[in-house]
Amino acid sequence: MTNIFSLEGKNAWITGASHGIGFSIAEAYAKAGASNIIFNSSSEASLQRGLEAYAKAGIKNVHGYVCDVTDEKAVKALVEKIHEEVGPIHILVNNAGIIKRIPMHEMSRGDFQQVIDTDLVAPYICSAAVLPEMMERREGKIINICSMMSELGRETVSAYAAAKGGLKMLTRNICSEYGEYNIQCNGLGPGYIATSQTAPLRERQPDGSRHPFDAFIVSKTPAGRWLNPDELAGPAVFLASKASDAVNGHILYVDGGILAYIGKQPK
Ligand code: NAP
Ligand code: GCO
Repeated sequence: MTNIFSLEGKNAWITGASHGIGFSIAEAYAKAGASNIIFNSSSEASLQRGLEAYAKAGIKNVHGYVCDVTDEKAVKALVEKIHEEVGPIHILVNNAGIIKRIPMHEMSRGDFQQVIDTDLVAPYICSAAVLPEMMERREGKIINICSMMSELGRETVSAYAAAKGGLKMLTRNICSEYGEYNIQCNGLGPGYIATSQTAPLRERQPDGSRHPFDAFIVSKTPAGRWLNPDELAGPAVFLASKASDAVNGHILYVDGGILAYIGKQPK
């Protein structure tokens, strides 16, 4: 039986994958046999750190570029460069993202817009840039990194929740509009993952106690712990492989059960 989870012969572009969740997904794709790993960073410094991290992890055939995913002209130029230097893009993971934790009534329009541009408009820009080749090839995988905030709200994350909620529906619409070209577009919805993005929520307090949010999330996760980026590997490979060719428009939550759980009763 052929390995339906293999990514052999596939080139995967993971946006914003110099570290964090994107790096873990890229590492998983390399281990699943991807021919080329392509990633972009927002700065030369981050790109270099990313290339060093891939080299240290023993991942070869890595191609890194500096590109602001919110810059449509730059993204289109990058896709052309990838075609010239690497080849076709079989898999796109829209991973790049930011969050600004500010009470909505205090949030500037500029801050709100920056989150929307990065977390919602950029996945549209990057997907639109790769869809033509996927349509011509009649094959492609687009995976959007959604969030618990694709389903739930909380204080101070209005822009992020609006963006990730929109990303859920963008995922479903790409599925609807391009499924006939054998293109599958699905979402991956991580729960609370220990990365630099959530580091502020896990910082020790001045008195050495745990951050209140840290204890809160542990109480809301059945496993009673934060998840690790490498726990996204299997679901991410599944959504990028032939194993998921009949899965489309689905948001696969990798949250340890948060969305199913009312939370542990305080002692
Ligand atoms: P992270 O460590 O902050 O990484 C975010 C990545 O996005 C960085 O590599 C950054 O690139 C890149 N990026 C941001 N703006 C960019 C831009 N304009 N152009 C190009 N790259 C840009 O965060 P993470 O936790 O790995 O999050 C990755 C994705 O998962 C995000 O979409 C996030 O919303 C989502 N997510 C995270 C969690 C969690 O608990 N951590 C849970 C659910 C969903 P540079 O390093 O080059 O700046
Ligand atoms: C927050 C966190 C979350 C996570 C993730 C949850 O402030 O609540 O940053 O938004 O990043 O999106 O799935």
